[in-house]
Amino acid sequence: MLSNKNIKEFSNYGVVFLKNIIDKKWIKELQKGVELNFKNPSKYKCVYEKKNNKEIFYDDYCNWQNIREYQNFIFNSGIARIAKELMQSKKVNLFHEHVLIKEAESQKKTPWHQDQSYYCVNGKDNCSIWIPLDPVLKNVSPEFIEGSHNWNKQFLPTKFFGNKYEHKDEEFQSIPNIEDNKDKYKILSWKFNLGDAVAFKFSTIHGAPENISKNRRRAFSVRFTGDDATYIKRKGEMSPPFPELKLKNGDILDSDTFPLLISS
Ligand SMILES: O=C(O)CCC(=O)C(=O)O
Repeated sequence: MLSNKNIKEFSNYGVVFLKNIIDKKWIKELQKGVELNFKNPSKYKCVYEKKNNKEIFYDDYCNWQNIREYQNFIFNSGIARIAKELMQSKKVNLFHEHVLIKEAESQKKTPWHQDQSYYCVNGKDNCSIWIPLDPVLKNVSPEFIEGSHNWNKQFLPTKFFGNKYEHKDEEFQSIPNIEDNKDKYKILSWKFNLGDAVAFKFSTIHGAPENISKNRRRAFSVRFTGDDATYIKRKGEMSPPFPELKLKNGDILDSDTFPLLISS
């Protein structure tokens, strides 16, 4: 499904654009799922911005067990195989799905951040696949710092609405001010048609501009882990929190929460 160039880019840059990788039938399935999701959101739904009392930037996550369309996509579309090839892993576990919606003219940026310090996962074999459910122009699509997964730095998590997490991990440092120094970094972004996606590592630094367009920007991010992934309980707040988990530090993730999608 993927070219060697795709796989190399993912490994070298920590991010790769995947043109026309998702069949339109699956995009429709996810659009249907997102509609159902926000008719009946989970306790994790967050609203970051409102205009005239209408929510215009919001998200929700960890709903695949309740939304048949998400489950169908994750288990039956071949997306886990794409993750396997990118990670060059024998095994693939689902980590979770995350839906972010920026309605037209949402003014808030998604701040620059690194996902891994929010997550209860150690290791380098991992991958998020961001799949837009609307066409997205380059000037409103997510931005990634090329090669930032190889900086070997762990940055304090950033809350999307500005406040810092109460994080006590000594090994985490503050993320640099990327927004005001964009010329110092090699920043990658793309225009997306329906069916395009971008895959990136949990440690790749990314953010997204405000949605200055006249169109919605719905995105389904699905996240996977591979061979070397183990559980770690962060010292501070984690997102998602996965309160039901009974894993201990160093355990492999295989569990009802993180089902094994491919085992060899
Ligand atoms: O959609 C966005 O604005 C950001 C997406 C993101 O941060 C992610 O999927 O990890």
